[in-house]
Amino acid sequence: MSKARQVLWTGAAAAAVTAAAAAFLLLKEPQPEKEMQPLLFEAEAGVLNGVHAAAELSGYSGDGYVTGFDDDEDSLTVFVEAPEDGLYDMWVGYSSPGGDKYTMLSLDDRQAAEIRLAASGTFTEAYAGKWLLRTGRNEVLISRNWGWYNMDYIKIRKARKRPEHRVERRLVNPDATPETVELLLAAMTENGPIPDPDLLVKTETHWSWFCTWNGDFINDGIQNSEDHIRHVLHHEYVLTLDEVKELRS
Ligand SMILES: [Ca+2]
Ligand SMILES: [Ca+2]
Repeated sequence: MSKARQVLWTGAAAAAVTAAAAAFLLLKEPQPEKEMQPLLFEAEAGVLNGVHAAAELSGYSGDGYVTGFDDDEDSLTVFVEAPEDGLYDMWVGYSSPGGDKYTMLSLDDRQAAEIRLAASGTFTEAYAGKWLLRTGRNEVLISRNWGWYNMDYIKIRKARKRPEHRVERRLVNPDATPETVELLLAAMTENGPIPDPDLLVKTETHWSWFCTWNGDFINDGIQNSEDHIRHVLHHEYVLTLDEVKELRS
C-alpha cells in the first residue's frame, strides 16, 4: 500500500450503503512513460455536412481546409485513428479571420467540449484538452457553435503520465487536528454521481475523496444506479471500511 496513491470515498449516503460508508480508491503506479509522436487527421478528409472543402487560403495542412460553418446544423466529422486505448491530448488546426469564435467538439456522445478559437488570420492550433480515445477509429464531431471559422485538422498525442503528486506537508487549515495532519489526504466535498473508478484510473485522477449526498442522490437509482454502487464498492481500487479497520478508531 505504501506505493499506492489514495483516493478516499466517504458515503454521506450511509443509510443506503451503511456497510461501506467510507472507502479508499487505490490507483496503481503509472507505467513508464511512452512518448508518441503527434498524429494529424485532416478535416477535408472527413464527412462534411453543410460545409465544404476549400484551398483558397494559404498555410493549411494537407489538401485544404473545411469552411462554410454558417448554418445551425453545419458539422464536420473527422476520423481520428488512435493506436491504442488511452488518454490523448488533442488540438484543432484552424483559422478564424473574423475574430474569436467557439466550436464544439464531441465524441460518441461520451465526451464534449466547447473550444475557443482565438482570432487568427493564418492557420494555427488551439488546444482542445484531454480525450479518452479507443483503439482504431474515433469519430470526432465538430459542430458549428459560433461558426465562421476554417477547420484544418485534428491532432492527437498520447498524454504524458502525470507526475507523482507532491502533497505539501502543511495543511491549509492551521487548526487541523493532529489526526488530520497525519492523514494528509487531499479532499473534494460533495457530489451526486459517484465517480467511476475505471475512469479515475484511465484519467489518472490520483487524489480525491468525495462525499455523496443522501436521499435521491443515492436512492433514485438514476444518479447512482445499484449496479454502479456495486461496481464502485467491489472495484479492485476501492477499499471499504471493513478492509481498513484502523480508520474506525
Ligand atoms: Ca454551411
Ligand atoms: Ca487540412
